[in-house]
Amino acid sequence: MQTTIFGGGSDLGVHINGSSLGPKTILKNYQKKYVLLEQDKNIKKSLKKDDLKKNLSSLNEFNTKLYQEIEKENNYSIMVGGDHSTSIASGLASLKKNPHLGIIWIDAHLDYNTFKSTITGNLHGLPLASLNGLNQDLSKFHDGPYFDPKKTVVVGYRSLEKNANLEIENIKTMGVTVFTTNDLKENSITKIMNLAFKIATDNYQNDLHISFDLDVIDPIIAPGVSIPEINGLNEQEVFEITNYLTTKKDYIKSFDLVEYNPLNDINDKTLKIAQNILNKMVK
Ligand SMILES: [Mn+2]
Repeated sequence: MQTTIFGGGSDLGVHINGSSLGPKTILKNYQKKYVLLEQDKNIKKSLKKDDLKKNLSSLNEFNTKLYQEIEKENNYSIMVGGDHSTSIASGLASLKKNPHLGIIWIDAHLDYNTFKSTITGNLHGLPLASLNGLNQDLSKFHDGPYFDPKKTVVVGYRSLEKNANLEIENIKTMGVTVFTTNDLKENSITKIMNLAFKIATDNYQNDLHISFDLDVIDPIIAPGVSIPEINGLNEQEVFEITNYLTTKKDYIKSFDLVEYNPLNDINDKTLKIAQNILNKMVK
């Protein structure tokens, strides 16, 4: 099967600059053709503390274009972000083409805030909730179904953010399954990934979308992200997860690789990991 790669060069969902440069850095030596979208360089990002919908209209404008590009493509697609808010576009575009998809969100964070629960207004904390149909101000470009929360799984959560209570409440109310980094470390990776795939594919009755946030990896190995979380996955565990994914490629309709921030990277450590994951996930 052919792969089409899209670069979602936006960091409009986060107050820290740099992840907008992620796709062009990761894809710089990529041999085949890809479609790169980049945010307008003239945009002045809102950094106001009390602005709880930071850069909403410029993000929507960006995601609308990204969604349209991905939606018209019939191949298996990989979207290289960008902060994680770009996955609202990639996930929904894939779902529009394949209405029964489940989703696995590999991430140190839940990304399950709503406009009500967010205290920062950084919209990269809202995408998974948005993919389940909450926060529809972030998905006006989409007129199809949303991901079924019963087929939505988070893998690798470990953040201890102060406001996480509300986010956890949101995710419980919706019925999303969460496996923590500890679950991965205390069981085998294969066991947890088997469970995640079973739930997201409804016992292998449907395909799925995978969204991989590089901050699930320990920041000692992968410092090049915007919101690092200590005690993450080690090299062996990342290897096992990505290898697992390659054995299940037949079920994976689309894949995101997000949150690479070259401005925070050290000696291209994170870049090498990101490029390695990308090469593994190409079909
Ligand atoms: Mn994320």
